[in-house]
Amino acid sequence: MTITVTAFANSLDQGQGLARDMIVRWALEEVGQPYETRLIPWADFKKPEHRARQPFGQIPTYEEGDLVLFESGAITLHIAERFPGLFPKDADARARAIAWMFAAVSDIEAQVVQLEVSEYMESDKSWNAERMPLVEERVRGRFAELSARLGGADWLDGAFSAADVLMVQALRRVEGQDVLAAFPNLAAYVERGKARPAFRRAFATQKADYERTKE
Ligand code: GTB
Repeated sequence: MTITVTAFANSLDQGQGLARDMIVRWALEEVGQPYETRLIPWADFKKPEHRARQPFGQIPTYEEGDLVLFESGAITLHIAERFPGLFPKDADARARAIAWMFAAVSDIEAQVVQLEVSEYMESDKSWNAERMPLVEERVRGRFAELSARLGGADWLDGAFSAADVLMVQALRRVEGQDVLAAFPNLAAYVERGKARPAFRRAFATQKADYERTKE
């Protein structure tokens, strides 16, 4: 059955694999499922045809037969349940992996996104100079807690899982920035994720899609 993933045409991340289609591509590569991409130009994001797949007119979406899914976390959960390779077999370990998936999306990525909003969308606001340090402090606090829990482990909870796909991608959004570099075990964790052959394949295909459609 053909799997289709939607992604940006002319991706805003310029082939750096930071847009959330990278999460879905990486998850699919981990479970060895081939997929096609439908690359959507910016002008078509809010058109009814795409909103039928994604109510907020965003990427990524996932199609598999009659199933149409949106939300990168939910798509990753589906892939992990549908195909072997991203969830532990033990039921308790699997429940913990799901908890970490939610943590990646709601406790880590959401904080990182606030930082991006402050940096890129609110930098011209008179109150930004006061708000920015608060947002940075919240991200630093969360990273410190995550760093303490990860310690010297390779992955979040035993073997690599779907949760690591989401967590590494959330952290990659501040890759190269002091806020991540301040936690060497988190920076090393990101590098471990990026060294996985499945990550490399996903990165290469999203970059090729960008190169093919860049304007
Ligand atoms: N909660 C949804 C999910 O996880 O699937 C959020 C989806 C989402 O934010 N999609 C973004 C989008 O479609 C692209 S990934 N934006 C268009 C819109 O909202 O109209 C976010 C993103 C965009 C760009 C970069 N970048 O340039 O580095 C990184 C991440």
